[in-house]
Amino acid sequence: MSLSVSRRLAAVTALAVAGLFAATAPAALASPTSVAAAPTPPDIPLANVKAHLTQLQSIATANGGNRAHGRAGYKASIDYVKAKLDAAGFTTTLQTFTSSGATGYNLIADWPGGDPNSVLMSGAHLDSVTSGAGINDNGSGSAAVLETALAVSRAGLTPTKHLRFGWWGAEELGLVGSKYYVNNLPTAERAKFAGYLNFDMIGSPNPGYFVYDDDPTIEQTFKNYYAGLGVPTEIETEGDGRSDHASFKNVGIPVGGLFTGASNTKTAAQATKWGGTSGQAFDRCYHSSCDTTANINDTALDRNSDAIAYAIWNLGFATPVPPGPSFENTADVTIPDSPAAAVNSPITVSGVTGNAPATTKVDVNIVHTYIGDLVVDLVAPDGTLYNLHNRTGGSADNIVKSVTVNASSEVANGVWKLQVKDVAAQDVGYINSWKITF
Ligand code: DTR
Ligand code: CA
Ligand code: ZN
Ligand code: ZN
Repeated sequence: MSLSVSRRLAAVTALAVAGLFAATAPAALASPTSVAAAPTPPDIPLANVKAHLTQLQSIATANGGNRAHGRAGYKASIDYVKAKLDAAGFTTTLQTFTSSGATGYNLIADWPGGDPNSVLMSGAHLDSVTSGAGINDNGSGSAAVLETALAVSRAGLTPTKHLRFGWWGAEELGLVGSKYYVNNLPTAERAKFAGYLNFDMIGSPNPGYFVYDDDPTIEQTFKNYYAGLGVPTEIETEGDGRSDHASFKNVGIPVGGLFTGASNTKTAAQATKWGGTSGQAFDRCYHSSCDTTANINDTALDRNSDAIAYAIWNLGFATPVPPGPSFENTADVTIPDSPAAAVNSPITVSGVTGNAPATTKVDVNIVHTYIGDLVVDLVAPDGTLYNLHNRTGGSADNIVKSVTVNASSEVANGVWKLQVKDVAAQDVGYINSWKITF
């Protein structure tokens, strides 16, 4: 039984005014501008990354040609990565699970030190499909994350945040390993995550340079890196939710990552800005036996390996900007099926000085069986709409996400609303709760 909204808001406002309010959502990532004394990120030696790929190729060759879940090649891959990390001073944990009747393995590696209540995790799935060695998919991400972790050790890094690294099993079976890891994280542990960075296919032979458009701070960090190289990037669109970051995003953890493309075809415009071959897939060997060490673009792998180091060094030292006051409405509001008027859930904000910030954060929790039907807007007290969701996601269930909007032109105090309209017939749901943080 939750407090009534008015009593809850009064309590929150009092605490917020007294500066005693503690955010309960996952710790936010500070914007890169608030980086405190971050050392210069190192170059990640491409030769070292490729040496790991050679090892993974040898493992596949010696074990039936693949490194798939449940096969000897996968366990040999995880043993290889674990041995490197144990030797470099990481605290490693091998987490087992069962999928399709076979034992699966996640490898978690913690770098000692940093704020245990602000965890920055980087990860990659280590399994291949059964048809091949999986060197681009996803030896590339696994090897780059491994080499960056080893660079952390070589540097004796002492970041503000606690650095954690993960290699996932059974991603190709449906994000099984990362889902198992997240589902077995106590809620209190999930709240400690400042962010999860995912790297799945980052060396495609006909590469694109795609950045996940999820957490704005993580996205901007990667964009800053590529801007520094003068390399244009695009938003990753080849499949939202199709890799392990989705497991973390689904529980409200800020996520981001990089991708060089899979079976989609490079356009002429993309070939003009990135080079490579238009009209050809980014990776013609996606999920095929030809996904070997010959199926890697060195420039893309090098750039993305260095991008991982850039992100960890910058985000790892960013001192989290403490979130401002937060206001929440947990009352359920039914969303009638189309055609029907929009519904809304109001929050009366008071006691906040001045305007809302450019990084006003809205946490949305909507239960629905077809989120592609929904248009979701934040409505400011003066009636201005800020779109939070516009019919993406197709038949997926539920919208549980954080969106940051620039509401700096809006006075903070007043009645804010979460407005939801179902614009396609069939499927219904309700607003479960929403929160606005200034
Ligand atoms: N599902 C991944 C490949 C993949 C497809 N779309 C994306 C987008 C972002 C990361 C990865 C992918 C796999 O086959 O492992
Ligand atoms: Ca490099
Ligand atoms: Zn795959
Ligand atoms: Zn993959």
